[in-house]
Amino acid sequence: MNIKEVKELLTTPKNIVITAHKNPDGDAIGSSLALHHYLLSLGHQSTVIMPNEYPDFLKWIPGEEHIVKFSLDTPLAQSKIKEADLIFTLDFNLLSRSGEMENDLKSSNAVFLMIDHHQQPDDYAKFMFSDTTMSSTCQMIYHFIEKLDHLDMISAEIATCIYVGIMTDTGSFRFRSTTSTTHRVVADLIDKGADNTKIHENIYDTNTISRLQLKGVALNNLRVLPEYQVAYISLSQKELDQNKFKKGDTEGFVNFGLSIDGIKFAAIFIENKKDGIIKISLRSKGDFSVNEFSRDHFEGGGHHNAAGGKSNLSLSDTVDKFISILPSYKNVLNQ
Ligand SMILES: [Mn+2]
Repeated sequence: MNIKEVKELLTTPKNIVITAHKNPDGDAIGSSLALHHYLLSLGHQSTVIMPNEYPDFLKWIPGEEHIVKFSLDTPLAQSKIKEADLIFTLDFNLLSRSGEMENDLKSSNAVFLMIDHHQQPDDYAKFMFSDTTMSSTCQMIYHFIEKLDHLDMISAEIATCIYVGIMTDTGSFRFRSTTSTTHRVVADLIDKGADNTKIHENIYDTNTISRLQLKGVALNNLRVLPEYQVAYISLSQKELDQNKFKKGDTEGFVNFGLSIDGIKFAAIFIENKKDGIIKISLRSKGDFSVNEFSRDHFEGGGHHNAAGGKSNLSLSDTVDKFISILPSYKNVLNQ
């Protein structure tokens, strides 16, 4: 990214749209709102548009109430995209990851700026800040503001938004992507007014009894394949319905498998009858790349140790397919 040109671009007031990937997570919402507050304080017009709905535990982040959801407010979102001079796409790098917004984004004449930490970025953006070693897009927003010499403009609101995404994308500062720089950034965010204890509570202490019971079902369905150091969970639509499933309820469940001693690769398969697919989340430890595994077998991708995917087969056929692929990875997994 040519930061001088970006700086130049931001010297006059612009109409800006900020957007992130479908099924936005803490990093997507946190980075979008952090950038939003920053751009507003520079005197720009800014609208955050998310492709669709997101979990309730994100519905307190400063500015969240102003987010336009494309799937719920399509005409408004479309006109904002049409009027935009600049469009920031955060926490994704393929326009198809924006779901139903894809065509509107593609037909826009705005200048695109990408800030993202996923692998293999597409080249739709004039300005690209892509770094796969980064813990989160939120950390990149901090560095983006830093490059623009505006760290002093990080308010408590902005610090809070950035903290959320770093915390959620690093599994609370434990994944390999968490560096000493990440901790220095987080320390500075606390100094700037991010209330770390409160943020943890707001995101993680939001269980309902039905979510805890769904967790029980997931743990009961957990299977281990010791010969491959693999663990997986499956959840059927029926099991979700019986436990009043709401978006976000299965967040983090994939990590149960990975927490078992000796397990290197964990998966969760979640049936979604409405979309007619099985949603898949994959996690690994060490050298095994779930990004490649998902790209090769389950129409997805993501990061080296965390990726998503999907399957059009039935739930049991998807699990069977998964198990049938494992022998060809036996050597890699047992290294
Ligand atoms: Mn992210």
